[in-house]
Amino acid sequence: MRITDVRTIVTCPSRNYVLVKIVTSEDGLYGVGDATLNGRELSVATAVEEHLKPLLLGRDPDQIEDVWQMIFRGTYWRGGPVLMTALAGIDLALWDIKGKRAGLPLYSLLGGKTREGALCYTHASGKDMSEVEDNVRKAIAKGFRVVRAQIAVPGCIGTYGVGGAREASNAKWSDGGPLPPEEIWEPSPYLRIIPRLFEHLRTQIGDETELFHDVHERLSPIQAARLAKELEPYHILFLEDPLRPEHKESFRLIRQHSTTPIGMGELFHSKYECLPLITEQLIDYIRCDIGHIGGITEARKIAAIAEPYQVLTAWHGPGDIAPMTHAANVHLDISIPNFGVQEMVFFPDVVHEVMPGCPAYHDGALWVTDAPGLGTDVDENAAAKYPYQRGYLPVVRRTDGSVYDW
Ligand code: KDG
Ligand code: MG
Repeated sequence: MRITDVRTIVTCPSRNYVLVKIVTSEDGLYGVGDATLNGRELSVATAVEEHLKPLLLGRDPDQIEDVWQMIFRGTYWRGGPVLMTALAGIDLALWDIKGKRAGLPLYSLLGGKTREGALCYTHASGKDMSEVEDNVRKAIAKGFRVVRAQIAVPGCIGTYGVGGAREASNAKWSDGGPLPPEEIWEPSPYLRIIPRLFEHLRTQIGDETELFHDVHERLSPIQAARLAKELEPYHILFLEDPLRPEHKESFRLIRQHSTTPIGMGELFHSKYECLPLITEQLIDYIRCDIGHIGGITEARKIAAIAEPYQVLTAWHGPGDIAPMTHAANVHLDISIPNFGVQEMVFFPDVVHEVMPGCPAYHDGALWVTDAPGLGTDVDENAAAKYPYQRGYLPVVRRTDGSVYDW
């Protein structure tokens, strides 16, 4: 069996996705992976099409580890978001092929089920406390047992997880396409409102629902330690991504001040970045994006490294990665011993039309079927109806105009 074609499919059913379809010499046997990197989609598509495809043609698709090593180590200039997302797309497609060839779902190849369904969380946000509370209640009514809560920061323009920047920045355009919307953000009002939000939610909703919050890498070490400490009484499941990914040593400071559990990882690109946080037990949840760390091959190693350190997984699962990565998340979740929780989104119908087979939600959990491989696919004719549209994530500035981290 040989790889006979590698097709890069860029499509925009409501937002951009980059898919990698690997075709083999066996009749009708192919795999499809996701190589979407929000806001930099065409860099990844070019990496796959121009640089990696020639290395793959003629190779044995069964040798996933060897292909992975060859792409990661063989380039010399290794790693980073673009190349690791490209590698993830290829890796997922190869695991999909292996599963289809064996006639087995991916979770079976990974060791078989350790649980039925993957406990998952949804997002509840709002412009004020009562709107967030309403949205948490709606999530609970849908069966969610874990909910992420975000609130607009008073005096700021646009808030991560709540929105408002696009409308406020008046959608600037250049060369026929949009430019990044701009948010205005300040740490002081943010640090004041978040503990108040969780006090409100615990008072109104009670203790049973697991609640947590995404900082989105915006705080300094001492600010993060303060927030973690002030959130202690509300027993959140974890505080997500409190610090920038470059500052791993600063997680020690949070630990010294607080027992609030910590989750980190969506901006990591390899197991090496996870190592100090796991081996020093500075975090409780490792939450890499399988689509940005080189795929299933790297994610299962990270999960295995985390297991003896009692760190659980919470793989990133936003709307800007395709259903193939969501499926990979769930296959791993239900086959590893140290699964924690899974982020999920409800995709619009048009995404299901282009990419059928996304894990299904019911009863607070995500479920994959016994279809061979990942269980997902791409309808190339449907994908062609939705051409690429340039899009950017927002840029954040402080009130003095200086650039900050989004
Ligand atoms: O493209 C950026 C998003 O994937 C990210 O902002 C989502 O932080 C995120 C999350 O936790 O879902
Ligand atoms: Mg996040």
